[in-house]
Amino acid sequence: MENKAYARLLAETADLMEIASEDPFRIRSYRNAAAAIENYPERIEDILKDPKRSVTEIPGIGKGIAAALKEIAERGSFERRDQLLEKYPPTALEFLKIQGLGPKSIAQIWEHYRVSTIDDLERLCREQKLRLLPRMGAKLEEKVLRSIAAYRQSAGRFLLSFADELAGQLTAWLAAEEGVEKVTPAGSLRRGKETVGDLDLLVTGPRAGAALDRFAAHPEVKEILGRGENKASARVGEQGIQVDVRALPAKSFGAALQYFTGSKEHNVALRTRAVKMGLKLSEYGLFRASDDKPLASAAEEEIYSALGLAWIPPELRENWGEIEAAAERRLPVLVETTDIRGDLHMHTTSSDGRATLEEMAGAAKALGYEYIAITDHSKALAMANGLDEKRVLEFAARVRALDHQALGIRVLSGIECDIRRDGSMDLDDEALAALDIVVGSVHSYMNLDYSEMTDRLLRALESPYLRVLGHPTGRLLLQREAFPFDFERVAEEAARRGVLFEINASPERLDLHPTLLRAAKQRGVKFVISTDAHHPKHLPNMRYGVITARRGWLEKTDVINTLPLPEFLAILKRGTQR
Ligand code: DGT
Ligand code: CA
Ligand code: CA
Ligand code: ZN
Repeated sequence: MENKAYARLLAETADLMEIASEDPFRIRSYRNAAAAIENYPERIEDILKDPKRSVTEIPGIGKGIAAALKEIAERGSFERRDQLLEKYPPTALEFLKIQGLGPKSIAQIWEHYRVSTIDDLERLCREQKLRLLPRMGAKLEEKVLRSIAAYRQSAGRFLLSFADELAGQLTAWLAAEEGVEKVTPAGSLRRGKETVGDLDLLVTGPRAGAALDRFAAHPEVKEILGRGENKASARVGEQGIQVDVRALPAKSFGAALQYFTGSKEHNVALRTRAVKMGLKLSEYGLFRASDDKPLASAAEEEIYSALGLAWIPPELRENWGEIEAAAERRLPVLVETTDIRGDLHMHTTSSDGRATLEEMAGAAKALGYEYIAITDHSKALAMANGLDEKRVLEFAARVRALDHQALGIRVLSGIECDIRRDGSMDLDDEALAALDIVVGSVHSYMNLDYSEMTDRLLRALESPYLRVLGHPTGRLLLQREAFPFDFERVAEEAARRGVLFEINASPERLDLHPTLLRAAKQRGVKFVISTDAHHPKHLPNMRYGVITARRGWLEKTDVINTLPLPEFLAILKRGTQR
């Protein structure tokens, strides 16, 4: 079992303990242990097997948890978890994913109605029975119904980063088979969609079929769902994501790649165009309709070209206007990861990050960046040890005194300043003025209604120190919806005031959504792409932010952190003089 699996069992138990309203300190110790294990560089399993070692050597793991880990290794669960699962059905854990329902409400609902499936919960809301419980009301019923709908949409989907890493592993595994030339991810992963339903891999080569056997033999394959001559499907890994592997002849590779990349909507529009031209398009190729004469199939470019189109980058293939743009030769020249020269949102051990300023700077330099901004949290996030005014001034002075030459990278002093409920900044002007860059973010009161949230953000934009609006909609993929506000109005105001919108590259955020990026661009907003890294290993997440920007049709000139340092600094300065 992977460390992640151990971590998940502990975290899940902490959730159940919360429903059972157990001691908060004990719950916290389970959560801390889960985080420690997930990030531990060694395999827990190896330490457990070694008689000379003990898992208590991992910070955050005490005797109790060590015993639980041993039990998990032996039988896949442990006593505390089993007891809790006797009291509450495992589906109660699913309830925790319904936004608006905390552990206490879940316990209450269980005590009163013995309801434990999402369908039953939905029925309770529709029959207006939730409101009969203490501290629950009609508003909560509505919210729960909305959350259930959102949950059903996201159930069975996976983060892009998760799918991407798995695809990398499987690709290497399959490519090791002799006679396999190329393994290419297709589907939503190739389009860079923020969540992925299943993985689609295409294999070519003289013995591509042999790759299907090798796939079936992968140690993480849990269940074969189907196996034909040219296709194998299986559930893979602890989470059981479906993977479809297809073996293809090289001569139809382009047509298959085009077809299986999708999206379905893009393909439908493309086929309609083909039909109008007297052609037929399928996963096997592009053919003349009258006599089935093959026109193109080996490469995607040939197919788009034969349809009178420029080749369309996969990120744009959503039928959001890309086919028309390709026909008129006005596709955007999309921003690329190699265009990025700096990362402007990251945390260190001064707040809730796991590495020092020097370590983050070193890792960023190794990625070839010219500049970074260190943006720890502000004091409102007390749990994250956010900085107050005094610490901000000390930090700014410390950064001014750094030998940037020796570091090999320019470090900017920044802050991720909380935007308070009323839209004011969490730090006074003197502190903000001392910093090179201020990112403002909403971390609290995310349940304000539409007009309150709009006013809050508009007020935040009034701060002359705010340079970047961090993770603007607060969404957490597969967990929390974007908070609602008048996006167009806020974008217009941001454009007017020269406040940049952040594209947060953290895989669980990828905030802003591509359609919002386009709406903002249309209103004159400029962007920065930042990782929100809490550890050097998060810095390469930049690529997911860039993919998101590309899905929003953004070009290099839309993204300010593609600028060389002097020009970037000039833009920051212009902002402070507005
Ligand atoms: P996912 O897996 O839900 O994240 O999304 P996709 O886009 O990867 O969808 P998937 O795996 O069902 O199919 C892969 C591609 O195959 C899809 O993007 C387009 C193509 N495809 C699948 N079904 C159809 C269909 O009924 N019509 C057309 N035109 N294309 C399809
Ligand atoms: Ca797929
Ligand atoms: Ca599929
Ligand atoms: Zn944040």
